[in-house]
Amino acid sequence: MLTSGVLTSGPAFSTAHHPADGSPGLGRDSAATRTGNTFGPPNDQCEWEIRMSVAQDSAVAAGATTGSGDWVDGLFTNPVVAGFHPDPSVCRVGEDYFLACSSFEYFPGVPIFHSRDLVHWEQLGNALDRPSQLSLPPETPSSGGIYAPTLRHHDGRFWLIVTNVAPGGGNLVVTATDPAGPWSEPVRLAGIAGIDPDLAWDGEGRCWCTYAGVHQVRVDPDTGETFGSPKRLWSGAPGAQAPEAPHLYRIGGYWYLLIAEGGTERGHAVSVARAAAPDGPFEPCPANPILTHRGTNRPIQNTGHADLVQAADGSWWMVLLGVRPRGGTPGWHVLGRETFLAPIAWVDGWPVVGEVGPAMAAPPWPPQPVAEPPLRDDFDAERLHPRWISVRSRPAECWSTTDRPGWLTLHARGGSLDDPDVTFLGRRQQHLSCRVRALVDAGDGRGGLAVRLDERHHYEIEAGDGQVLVTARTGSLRSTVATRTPPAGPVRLRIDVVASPAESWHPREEPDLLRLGVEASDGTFDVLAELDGRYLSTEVAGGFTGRVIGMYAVAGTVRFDWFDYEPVEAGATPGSESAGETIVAP
Ligand code: 6LW
Repeated sequence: MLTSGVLTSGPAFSTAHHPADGSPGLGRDSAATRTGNTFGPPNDQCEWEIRMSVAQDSAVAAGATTGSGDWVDGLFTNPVVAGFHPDPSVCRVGEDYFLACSSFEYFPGVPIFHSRDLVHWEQLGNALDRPSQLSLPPETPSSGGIYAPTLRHHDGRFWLIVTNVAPGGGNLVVTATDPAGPWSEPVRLAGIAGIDPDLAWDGEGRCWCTYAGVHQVRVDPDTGETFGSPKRLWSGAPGAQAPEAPHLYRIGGYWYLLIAEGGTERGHAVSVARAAAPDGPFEPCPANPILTHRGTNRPIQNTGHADLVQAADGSWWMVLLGVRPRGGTPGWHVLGRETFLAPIAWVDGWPVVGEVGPAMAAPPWPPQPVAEPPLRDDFDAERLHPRWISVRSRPAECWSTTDRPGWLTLHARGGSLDDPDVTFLGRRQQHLSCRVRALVDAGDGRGGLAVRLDERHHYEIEAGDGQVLVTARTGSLRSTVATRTPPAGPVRLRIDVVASPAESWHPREEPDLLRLGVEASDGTFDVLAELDGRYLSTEVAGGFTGRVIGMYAVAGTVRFDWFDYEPVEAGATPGSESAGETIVAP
């Protein structure tokens, strides 16, 4: 739960409304607002105190009980879309907001969310949910595949442009009249050789595609045709790495070009330039970067890759990616890059970003919560919830909810989670602490529960051949760390992810611990292994994704009666709240 009274948003910050003439409003306190983001608190604290306060702030966000933002007593929690949901792109149609994120090597691709208040988001579907739209052959590396979409509404249709960084991929445009789908077959833009494409239409109906570098070319998004050669636009601060994630907007009398720079790690930043025409020449904002948390003690780091949206009431907002590093130094983030929300004010015709903190002043409209999916998926419905994702593909012959009604049946393809085509069905880990359980019938095969970062970084608890075993793969090391002989019949496998408590910070502390074991019907948790979570973090594994937790089969057929995913409040021991439950240490 959100702790009321914890407010990191600067009270002086107000979200300036867009004036009726359509030009950006002028803020009253430009000095105060401009400094809001780019400077941390005074550096008179010692390193340990700073780290402690970072950890405590993170714990506030960790307490949110949903994967979407929480909104209590005039405050909302960031992230607004938790877990591996990077590169957010947002648009508004009337009172409705829609958001798309990257999905990399997972199928289906490009999750699409809906919100009525910018804080509570519900997943409607995935834009690329058919093999004819999304091909991720086994050669597609982890963190290849689907990068950085742009989602726009234009001329009665939703337009989504995205790059598939995979053999035979490229830049693709799909459209839909209903963002829940179906989305069209993709149109390929063969003339664009870069990632992070954006689409913007000018007053004459011409469509401009701007992409990383930063480059731009006119396109026909209906046919994929490009007109002329791409032109290099403004590329941010001289010498800054990775000018990318461009978004182009006509706001008032200017064209604004918002970009990310500095790389998607701790140096990440957002900068902006403006011009009288969509193709420049662009004049950089004197206050660039307009957002960065580099070198600060903020609990949310790597802030960048942003998109702007004007709310129905005329106020302006930014969605952006950030991470929540935990543990000692250098800090490890395990959930991937998540989607955060920040207010925008306009000062002297430039956007000024408000605080990006774990608890923020809520927008000036009533909250509109969304129905949370139940904690248990019992696989009684034939269709799967759109949050379920698989590795590279999900061939129809590998899974079923009807083979044994009420159960999810998985048929093995690859021989282990090291294989690119393993049969796996998982969901993003969205909470710093959580408990995952499943009832598994491995009478005809081998499989179980896994926490996956990529092929080279995963922990799993597996049932089959009359045994249960815990395996850890970290880099080139693979080890079976524990075995048990369970009673005959279906077995309850369980993984508890326990975030390190904020109070006990020390320089080498792990971000979290993963306890893998077997649960008896009376709730007793027999922990077979307790593993350090840092090895399933982006700082160790590399790449652009985050943890995905799910079910898999590596031999024969494995069946799952249900799968529970339960967030656990910061500081609580997963499972300890269940009456009569005992945890047996390894
Ligand atoms: C994406 C780029 C980025 O294409 O990371 O953080 C890349 N920003 O814009 C992968 O998500």
